[in-house]
Amino acid sequence: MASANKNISSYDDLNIPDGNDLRIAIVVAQWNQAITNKLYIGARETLLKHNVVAENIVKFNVPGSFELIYGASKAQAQNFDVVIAIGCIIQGETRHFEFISNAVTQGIKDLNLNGKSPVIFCVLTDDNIRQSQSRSGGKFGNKGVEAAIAALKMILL
Ligand code: RBF
Repeated sequence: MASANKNISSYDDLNIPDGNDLRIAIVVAQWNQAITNKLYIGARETLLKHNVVAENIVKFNVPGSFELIYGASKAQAQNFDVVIAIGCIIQGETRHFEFISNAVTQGIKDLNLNGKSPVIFCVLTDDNIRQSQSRSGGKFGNKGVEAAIAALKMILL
């Protein structure tokens, strides 16, 4: 699972479905906002590059990653073709990290099983802010870009 060997932020444009006519929701957690905003910009710019119309990209802010589940389920109910959930959970001194990470992962998995549209998981779960910086426009690319590509590919299904 090491992202060190899996930087798909530079990808082959030719195999990406066209985004014209799609409506895409991006749900963004405001905790660690400096990171989540970079992930959001990476995702949005990638969708625009693949012809998603700007008005058809709708941003929903939620307070923290835990609220991504509710935010994404609200977006699913509004008939978006695909939903991207963006968050950044960083290890602290207590066990919140494990509980929040597990809850968000399971919650988004459940939305994928039961909801109308796919929910793309763009939640960093890092040991420290440096790891998050490396994955939001640093040496391991921008996971927001990769989430946008995953979103476009899911439309094919
Ligand atoms: N939300 C995040 O998105 N990333 C975090 O790293 C994060 N750390 C938290 C640590 C603690 C101790 C608490 C109480 C909350 C944290 N949250 C974090 C916020 C959480 O996702 C949620 O917004 C709040 O718990 C309110 O439901």
